[in-house]
Amino acid sequence: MKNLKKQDSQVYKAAMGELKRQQEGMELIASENYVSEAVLEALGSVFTNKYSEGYPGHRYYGGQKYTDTVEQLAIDRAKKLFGAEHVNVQPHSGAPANIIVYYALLKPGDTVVGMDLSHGGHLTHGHPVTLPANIYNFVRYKTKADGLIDYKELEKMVKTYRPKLILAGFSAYTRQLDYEKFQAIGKKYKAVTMFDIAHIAGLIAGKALPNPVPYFDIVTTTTHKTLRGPRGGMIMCKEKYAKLIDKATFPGFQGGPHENNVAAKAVAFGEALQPSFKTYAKQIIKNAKVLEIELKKHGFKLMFGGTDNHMVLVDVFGSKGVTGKEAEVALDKVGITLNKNMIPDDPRGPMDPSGIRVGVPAVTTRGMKEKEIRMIAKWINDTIENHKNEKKLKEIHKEVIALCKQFPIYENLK
Ligand code: DSN
Repeated sequence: MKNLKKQDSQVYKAAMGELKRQQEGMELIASENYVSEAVLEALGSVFTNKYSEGYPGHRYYGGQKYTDTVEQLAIDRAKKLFGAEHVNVQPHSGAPANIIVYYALLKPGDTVVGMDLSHGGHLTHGHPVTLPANIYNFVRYKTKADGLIDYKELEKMVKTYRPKLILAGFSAYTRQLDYEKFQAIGKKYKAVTMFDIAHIAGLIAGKALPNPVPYFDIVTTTTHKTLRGPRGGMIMCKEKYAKLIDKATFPGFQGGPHENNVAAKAVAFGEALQPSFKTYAKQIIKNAKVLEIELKKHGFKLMFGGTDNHMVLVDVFGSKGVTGKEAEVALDKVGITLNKNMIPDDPRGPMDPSGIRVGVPAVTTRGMKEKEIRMIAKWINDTIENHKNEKKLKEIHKEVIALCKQFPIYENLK
């Protein structure tokens, strides 16, 4: 970043600070990852200068030879990765992608059935504080005591409320969904089915989890979580919804696409098509399983009974009498970054809930395997049990930095 360094020392210094934080910190936020330097280069390319409203071959402005090339590459690679009939790579991120689908399919007041936020769902799946919840009528389903979705209850809800749209997907749910059950309920009650796969897109692309794309009418995702691409969104759908989705994206909801982002998506999808990405996705699942086993050994109660994907949701308050916020703050002090999280029907509030969410995609990108995950689980336990002991926290921090240095990232950035 030699030009930035020369021209704007304040931004340069902040960027270098963030780089050091990422290099020396243990990133366990389940939705974060480290993109390749090729993805970073595409993001910082001259495509950022270009307006390109419309779609490849049908744009509203001239000069689209190369934007068309990268957008078509991103579409074709995504189709190959997920076996999708139609792909729109323009949504700026996951929340816009979901709102675009609602706008494409629903009229104000229409009913949607989605997963409850405290049971692992996402804000845009109908939480009352969001814009969609003020336009559409969301009804929310929950999980059972065994941690699985209550499909009988879901069907009862669909029978009662007759939603236009049934939503699957989550940001803190850790178990595998029954795709066929969603499909069958949708078919029986003539509702469109949508799966927001943002968290597990990379696990699906890497064939570590089954592909839901054949089962759902619409599949939305972000591209920056397990998929390890740039910060962005994407919508996949059956051909019969293609025109509605494209029109709702542009001109319906967004203006010009961010083609530097689209170019970076193409690069990331190219990476996900490589055999090494399958190894990566499988290792994520192995690492999360070890994390589950080790945390249970340390006396933590895991929600939903454990994990089938890349993360675990831990009831730290119920297990150790330490709140989610206290745990997050103490772990931050030792260089372990994760987030406090609600647990199902949490009696505590969202700013200081009972749980923490722990994910392994980023540390797996660094090359960490089972052995390192065992160390991480121990540090999580020791930090939480000693959250008021500053001396102990300093000792753990030193050990965390030492391990991170053994698994370097972005060594050539400066
Ligand atoms: N903020 C993302 C997450 O952390 O899961 C979801 O949008």
